[in-house]
Amino acid sequence: MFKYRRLLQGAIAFLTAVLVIACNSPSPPTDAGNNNGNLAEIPLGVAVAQTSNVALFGQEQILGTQIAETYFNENGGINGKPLKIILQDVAADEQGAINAFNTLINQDKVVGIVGPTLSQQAFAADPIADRAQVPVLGPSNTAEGIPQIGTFIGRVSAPVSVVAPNAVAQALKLNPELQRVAVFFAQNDAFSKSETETFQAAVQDFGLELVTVQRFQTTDTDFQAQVTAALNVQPDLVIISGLAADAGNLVKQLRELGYNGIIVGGNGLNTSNIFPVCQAKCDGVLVAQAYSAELDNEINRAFRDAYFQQNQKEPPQFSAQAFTAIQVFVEALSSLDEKTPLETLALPDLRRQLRDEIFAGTYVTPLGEISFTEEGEIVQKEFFVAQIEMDESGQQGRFAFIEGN
Ligand code: 1QQ
Repeated sequence: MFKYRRLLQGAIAFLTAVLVIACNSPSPPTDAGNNNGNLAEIPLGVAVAQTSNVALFGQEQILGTQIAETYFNENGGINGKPLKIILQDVAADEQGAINAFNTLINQDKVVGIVGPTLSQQAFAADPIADRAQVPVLGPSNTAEGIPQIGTFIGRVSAPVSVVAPNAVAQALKLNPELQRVAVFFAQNDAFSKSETETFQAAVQDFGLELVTVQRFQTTDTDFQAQVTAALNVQPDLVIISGLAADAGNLVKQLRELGYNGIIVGGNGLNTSNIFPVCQAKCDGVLVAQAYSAELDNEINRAFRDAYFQQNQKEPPQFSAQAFTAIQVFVEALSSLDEKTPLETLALPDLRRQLRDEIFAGTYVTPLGEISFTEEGEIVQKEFFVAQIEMDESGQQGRFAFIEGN
């Protein structure tokens, strides 16, 4: 009995000593969500399409992202702490976006997410971030209803309802005689469905006649049936809501089958990556813009110069919006850090407080001065319209901004 008591006492003394040592030694940095003790870099997720047809947009978003990471880190990062962009590919569909969001949230432990590329993906992936209380800024989601997905969801991409009608107004300026409108839209895509509603309402508002509505799929390559049906009712304006490859092919086939009136393209035609698809036949298409490289402020000059140096052309809207989303995160993180040093915040608290900081702020960006409504909708002042100009070979083209629209 005595022997056992001695043994027990020895064991207790040993365990106490181990505990004392363990408690006094510095604990290793943990990223378990309760301590950001070694926040050497601030991880921000960017979930856009790097593969599939959706990468026709995603490529431009990546360029804007890379310029932003370099620019903000050269300018001191987040009060001296470097920003680290973590990219995850959302690819073409909802599942791709869900996977990218889950990885960024749970594995990469990002403070927030810029993404995804498509509204169709946002409706599937944003609820995951919202439930995890991770702030999201959509860089290109323009369908109605995105900010309303949840309190953690906002966007820097102005909605179709405020952007798209500008292009119809411009078409009417170019030809005040316009009367008969044919509308085409991709019925398997949330953005295209939302944008066509806006376009159809604008047609009514401008007193035009909607002579036909034609549906297609974003995976379609042959539009002969729809184009033939539309041409039978003799439209003098065609309006297209689709994504880059399908909408580009539709433009091409409209021209090949003899349509020579004005074409208005929606946001899915807002990339020079459609030029190889419709080539010379892209010429003349009108597309409303939420960005103009001409915008004269310091940050846009810096962004534009950096983009120009890399690509020998003016930056496109999708690059400018991706840059802007990252700028908003950087500025909101910096102002939060001034109130409460980020390294003292547990990750869930940091994400929650960052959300509040983002939506309370006003930002001077390449898109001009922007802020957010309580729901996380962007408040932006200026929009533009550009017309595609292709050279004769059909190999080179550009979006030429129309003055005074
Ligand atoms: C959306 C869009 C697309 C054209 C983005 C690339 O506006 O899906 O909301």
